[in-house]
Amino acid sequence: MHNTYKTNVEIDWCPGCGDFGILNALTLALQDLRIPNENVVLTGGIGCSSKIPHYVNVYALHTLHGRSLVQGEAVKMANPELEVISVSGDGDGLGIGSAHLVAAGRRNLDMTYMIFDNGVYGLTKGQASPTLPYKENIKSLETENIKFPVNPIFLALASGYTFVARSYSYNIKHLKETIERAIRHKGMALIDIMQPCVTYNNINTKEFYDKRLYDLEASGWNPVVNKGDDPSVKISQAVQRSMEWGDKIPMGVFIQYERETYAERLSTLIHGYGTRNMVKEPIDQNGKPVANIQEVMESFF
Ligand SMILES: Cc1ncc(C[n+]2csc(CCOP(=O)(O)OP(=O)(O)O)c2C)c(N)n1
Ligand SMILES: [Mg+2]
Repeated sequence: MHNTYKTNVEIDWCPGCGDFGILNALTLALQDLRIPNENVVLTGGIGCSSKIPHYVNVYALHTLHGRSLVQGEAVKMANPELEVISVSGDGDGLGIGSAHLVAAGRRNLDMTYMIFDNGVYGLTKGQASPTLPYKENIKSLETENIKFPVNPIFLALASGYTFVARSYSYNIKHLKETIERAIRHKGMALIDIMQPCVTYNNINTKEFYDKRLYDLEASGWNPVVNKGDDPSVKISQAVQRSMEWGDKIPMGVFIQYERETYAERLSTLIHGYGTRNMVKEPIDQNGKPVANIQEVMESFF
């Protein structure tokens, strides 16, 4: 079937970059879920990875470094009927954008956040990103990495994300299914995607991950917390699983549970939020509101 979710924009990623697999998995997931192109909004920050909004045939925002997620949140709050997906590189999301990553978990909007995790700032020529392991001496660095890494799965669990997963850019089937599950999940989903950078990171390569990644759920892990159950025990077990990083690295969904979304909580404060969509208020040919805005605002507050 023709993939209607790809654009004709020339792609300028390096040959062999893991980002290609993510582009394929994402567009295939949208196609599988049959979400109309015009109902999807994709936001990116700045980085090689953050260029993906140009390559997907949906509404898109290429924003500022570290601001992908917060722009996506704004879109979702303004028009809750849209399917919003934000993407970041590991530098974009876990470096400059890390405060937004934490805040978004606490809000629990119903949207998806994908982190393209290659251990480097690819676009700016391979500096160590927040996920590059301690002491790794990749070819773009003059010395070994002297900083300790942050664990995106652990951070997402601590921040309140209600769906937290790891997947892999060269396992399109797993990644596509994980994206579909994240989109279907009602709440804030984070997928940390292992994405080898073929130009600057000569340690965390395809060979590196092919050898180490194993399917967490196929090995017996059940990430789902039953509706109404306290998620804290499962969260602490998931934290433990998230610490596995060595000869074996788990991928799959670490946790999935339900909690009130931001929209649900907001609707208890703002009368009509979630039932009346401001974006749908009629405008005339000149873009001026036809409705009495005063009245509309009063109906909200
Ligand atoms: C405010 C600001 N600071 C720094 C930069 C420079 N900069 C551009 S992209 C980038 C990092 C990109 O790394 P990552 O988000 O991991 O994406 P990748 O290129 O690896 O996909 C940096 C530091 C910028 N554009 N804006
Ligand atoms: Mg990166």
